[in-house]
Amino acid sequence: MAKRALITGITGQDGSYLAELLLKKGYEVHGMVRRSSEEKFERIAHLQGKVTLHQGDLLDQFSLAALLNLTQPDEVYNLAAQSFVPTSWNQPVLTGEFTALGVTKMLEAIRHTRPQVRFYQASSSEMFGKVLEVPQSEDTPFYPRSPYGVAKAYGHHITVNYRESFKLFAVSGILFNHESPRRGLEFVTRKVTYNVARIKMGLQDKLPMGNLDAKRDWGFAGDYVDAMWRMLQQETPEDFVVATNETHTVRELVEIAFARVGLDYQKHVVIDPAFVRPAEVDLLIGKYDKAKEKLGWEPTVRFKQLVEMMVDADLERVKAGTR
Ligand code: NAP
Ligand code: F7E
Repeated sequence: MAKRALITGITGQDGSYLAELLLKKGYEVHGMVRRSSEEKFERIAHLQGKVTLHQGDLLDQFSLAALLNLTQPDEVYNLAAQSFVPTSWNQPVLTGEFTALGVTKMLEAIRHTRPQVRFYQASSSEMFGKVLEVPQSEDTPFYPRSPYGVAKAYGHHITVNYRESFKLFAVSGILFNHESPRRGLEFVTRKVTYNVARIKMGLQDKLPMGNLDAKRDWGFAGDYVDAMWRMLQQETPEDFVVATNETHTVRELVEIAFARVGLDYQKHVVIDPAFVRPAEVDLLIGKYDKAKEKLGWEPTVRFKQLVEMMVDADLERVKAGTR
């Protein structure tokens, strides 16, 4: 019989890639979606008829338990969250409700209705924040720098705690930044590649940006969802860092993206303090040795290739008049 998976956050970047991967592996895929006055499921439009969508919300614990009862999943991937760091300073309480307490609500629903489930929690390199070690591994202590990072640290610890307290198969993937042509437009990679395409097409001239010196370990989302799946196929539940072990500045990102279309970033990028954060994460670089050894996982797409893939995809979209 086909394995069944339930994905929260299926309409997001990672949810769409994970749904594709699980369908390829022969899973029956169920996704939880929030009710909205207008259904915008662009990232999973091509999967219509292949995945089953159910209304539910991380804020509503009974909706989670009902969904577990209805779908009887073997695996639950909790990808839903308020995931944009700047928003977490404007809406810190909501971020805590979704990104932190939402995890406990799901774990409680699992504990009481389907304790045999294998549970994946989407933890984040933002938990390392003002880093206490370089590079960061599973053993590096956390020092979050935003309400988002703090909320993710709670979600991480409660997952570990439920594993240890109730013997649930619950794991946390500590994923570093991962991007793709399906990345939301406000995140820095996609903001840059989309605007580069618009500038190239003569639709605008300037690109306002924040801190160009921040360094990130950027990988490809398609690679990272494979690591999520591998974590749930292990004999024992454990947490893993997923990264590329390379770090680059936002300036390098901008330089490569503009160069891809034959432009000089210095003529177009302007610094706008509105995009500078109250507290910054200056340097992230992940050590994925454990994932390589135990999961047999390695990244297949490197930084320059990733940026160029995104610029090319955005050029096509802008030419076609879509986003
Ligand atoms: P994303 O594109 O922002 O998607 C977030 C998803 O969560 C969307 O499907 C959204 O639904 C859903 N959601 C938000 N609040 C919800 C709620 N209260 N109830 C139900 N669903 C809700 O994020 P992503 O990049 O795919 O990331 C997936 C997960 O990994 C997130 O938890 C993120 O924090 C974490 N993460 C991401 C990265 C990264 O670099 N991408 C790195 C580490 C960890 P709507 O479509 O209705 O808004
Ligand atoms: O910023 C700098 C900004 O918003 C990256 C989320 O998926 O990854 C993501 O969080 C860097 C920061 O991602 C602009 O200051 C400069 O240093 O793309 P971002 P993030 O904050 O690293 C982690 C792992 C997650 O878990 C999160 O969910 O870029 N930056 N200028 C800018 N950033 C943005 N967004 N816009 C700018 O104009």
